[in-house]
Amino acid sequence: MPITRGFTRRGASEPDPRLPPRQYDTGATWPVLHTEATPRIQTNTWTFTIDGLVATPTTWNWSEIRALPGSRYQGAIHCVTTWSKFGMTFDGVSVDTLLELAGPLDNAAFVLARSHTGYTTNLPIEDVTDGKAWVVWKVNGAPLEEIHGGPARLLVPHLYFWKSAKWVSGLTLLAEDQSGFWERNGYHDRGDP
Ligand SMILES: Nc1nc2c(c(=O)[nH]1)N[C@H]1C(S)=C(S)[C@@H](COP(=O)(O)O)O[C@H]1N2
Ligand SMILES: [Mo]
Repeated sequence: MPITRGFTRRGASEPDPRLPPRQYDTGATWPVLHTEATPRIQTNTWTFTIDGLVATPTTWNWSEIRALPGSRYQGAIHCVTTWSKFGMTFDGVSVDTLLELAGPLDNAAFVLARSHTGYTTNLPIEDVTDGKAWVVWKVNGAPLEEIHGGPARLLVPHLYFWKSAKWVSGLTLLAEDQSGFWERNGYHDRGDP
């Protein structure tokens, strides 16, 4: 019996094989989730900074970061509230490119991602290197909307989406793990769907 897409939600008899356990496909909808009020961040004052355990603490403004070699992610995103969304195309810069310029020190083992709003989330450095994380400003060819973290957000698609800080303002490299907002509020520290 054919199953009409859109009626296959949670508990569907034929789960999409791409779905991690307990996730459902949100289809065309892209849910909006954040704890703070949506900030209005102008690109002419926007900055992104890498500091902490790096040889060269570096800040990029909007035109500087967009002048770096670009990088694209195509695939799915997964939220811990059980939705997954497939077929996403994000454009921005690889975190590898940014770290290459800042020069992580040998004892840098963790990253605390920060947002212009004060939101934070922590990650082991291996989860943002080797092509696994981006700072992105375009989605499916259009500028990233404010409600989804525009002008730019972190994207760490192999982990749950709470690691993908919206309105990202920078990364601080640390020797010891330091819990971020949701991690202090009871979420799993790593967030692997
Ligand atoms: N600044 C900020 N970034 C955030 C959050 C937040 O509350 N504040 N929530 C996270 C969570 S839990 C999710 S699921 C995604 C949601 O992104 P979306 O609203 O674009 O779907 O953003 C993540 N990044
Ligand atoms: Mo989430």
